[in-house]
Order: sequence, then C-alpha cells, then structure tokens
Amino acid sequence: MSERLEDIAVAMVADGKGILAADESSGTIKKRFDTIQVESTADSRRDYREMLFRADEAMSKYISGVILYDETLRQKAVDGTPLAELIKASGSIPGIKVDAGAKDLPNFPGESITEGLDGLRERLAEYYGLGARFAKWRGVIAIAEGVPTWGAVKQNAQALARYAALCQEAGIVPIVEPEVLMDGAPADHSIDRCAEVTEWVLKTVFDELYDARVSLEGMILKPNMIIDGKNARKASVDEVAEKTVRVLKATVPSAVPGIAFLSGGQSDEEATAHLSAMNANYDMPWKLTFSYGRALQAAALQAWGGKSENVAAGQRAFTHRARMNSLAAAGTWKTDLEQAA
Ligand code: 5MM
Repeated sequence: MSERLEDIAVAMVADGKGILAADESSGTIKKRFDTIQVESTADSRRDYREMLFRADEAMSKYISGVILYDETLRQKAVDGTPLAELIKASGSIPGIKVDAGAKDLPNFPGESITEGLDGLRERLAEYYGLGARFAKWRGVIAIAEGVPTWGAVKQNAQALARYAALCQEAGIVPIVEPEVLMDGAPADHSIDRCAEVTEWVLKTVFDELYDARVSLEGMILKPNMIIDGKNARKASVDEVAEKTVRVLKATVPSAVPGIAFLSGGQSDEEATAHLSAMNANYDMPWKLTFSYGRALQAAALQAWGGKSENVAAGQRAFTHRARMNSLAAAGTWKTDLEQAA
C-alpha cells in the first residue's frame, strides 16, 4: 500500500468502508467487560479483540482501519501472530490511540484537557515501526450551563493541532476527534445548542490546524453528530441528518478527504440510521462514514460473553453491524434489513 498520507487517508474512507474504534483504554474496557461479568485481563482483552479481527467478512469488506490501544498493538494472537498483522492480512489498516486521556483543566471547573503531547514524537516513531499508519486523539467538550468556555475550546483545539502536525511529520495520518458530548451532565441540552457548540468547536479546530500547518488532505475528522442531549427529547433522523450536514458544511474544508463519525452513546441502529440519512439525502464534498466504538461492538460483546464457544456468535453480531454501517456509508441502509437479520 502507498505510504503517502493522502493515500492512506483516502483508503481509510474507501467506498462502503469505515473504521472500527477498538482503542478502549484499560479503564474503559473494564467497564465494558463488567457488563458481561468478564474479568478484564491481558488475555481476556486479547481474546475479545482477536475475535473481532478474525471476523473475515467484516474486516475485509467493511472495515478500512482499526484504532488500537497501546497494549493491543503490542499483543499477539493465541497462535503467535501479532494482532496488527491479523488486521493487515485482512486488508485493513492498523491505527493507534496516542492521547493519554482527558484530565481536569485547571481554572476551568467541569472542563477537560486531553494530555499526551510530551514525548509524542518518539512514541509516534515507535508506533510507525509497529505498523500503525494512522493515529487518534480525542478532545472532550462538555455542554452545561456556561460550558464550554472559550479557554477550554481553544486549549483543546491547540492540542489537537499539535498532535496532528506531529503525526504527519512521522508519516502517520491523524484522526482529529473533537467530541462534543451528548451524555455529559446534565445532558439535557437541545439539538440546537449542540449545533451551536459543535460549529464553534470545529471552526476553532480548523483555525488551529491551519496555524499549525497541518495538511488537510492528509487527515480525517472524527466529529460527533448534531443531536439532542441524552436526557432531552429525541430529534427525528431527518433533523439530525440535516443539522449535522449543515454544521459540517459550514466548518469543514473540502480538502479534508473524509469524516468518520463517533457514535457517542447513540444506540446501534440510531448511529446507522443517521449516517445513512446523511449519505442518502445530501451532496457533500467529503466522504462521510463511521468510526464507531460502542455502536459496532455492543452486540458482539454481549453475544461473546467471554466464552470461547461463543466466538462465532460474536463475530456474526460484529459482521452484521459492520455490514449495516457499510450500507449506511453508501446511503442505502433500510430498517427492514435489521429485522430480516
Ligand atoms: C473506544 O472508545 C474510545 C475512548 O476510549 P477511552 O475513553 O478509554 O480513552 C473513544 O475515543 C472512541 O474511539 C470514540 O469516542 C468513538 O467511540 P464511540 O463509542 O463514541 O463510537
């Protein structure tokens, strides 16, 4: 495969394909495993992820790249094959989460800053050697009364821009993920407040990317959709699609090859329906696809339940969601396909 940033970015949003976010940090994967009463150990995490990466149909037809956590990039499958090699063998690209998580931002109560810039140049060089060709950094923006503030938005955008510049220097495509939360506290904000905040955040992020001389052709944006807070009324699929496309058109330059959404706590089917409605009804200058964590994995995790005899069932559940989202990336998903399955 070509090693040019632009070519990697285009491959990450190839027709009918999207990204599997499997980069849960140790704390997050423990929470997920708690829901199926499975102890989170290096081996159980390896078994779970090996199950996903060996789901041949999903990986070869619907998944362009997989975001890994540091531990996973270094892990080997039971037969000794590095997990990153399994991903490559399926025709998909290994990627790596390089941020060190969101921490409290001093002087800004209720807001966070994502850490991990120190030593990033050296870590990126190592990750490149381990096979990663793209990376991910997530800035987290909450909505509450008086929040977000300009100070927090600006500092998170600056960190995303410096991360992106360092990635490109290392030959790695940055996924730039500024997530405006739908499920922070109190999560009762309206869809229009989400639109207003997301527009502000994305505009600030692209200003900072420009100032940091980041090549827009060699990056992927991973935003939230424009959606009501988790505890507010639920807008229709068409309204989410219309408002999301409007905000993206107002803020994302057409030089960016692709936008791959996070699911952010939407149900599996909501995340699929929203993506499909956008692709079915709007002309856009960039590819629009998925980079889902929970919305691709939740059903597979339940079907697996930590038992080796359930690996095939887990893979079927994952393949089904990957196929539904592949159809959504083409704008051809229909709700009756879910029922048929
Ligand atoms: C897989 O979850 C990632 C976050 O992990 P940590 O919180 O443990 O660092 C997350 O960044 C994810 O990649 C995106 O938010 C998309 O995941 P969802 O579940 O929102 O689609």
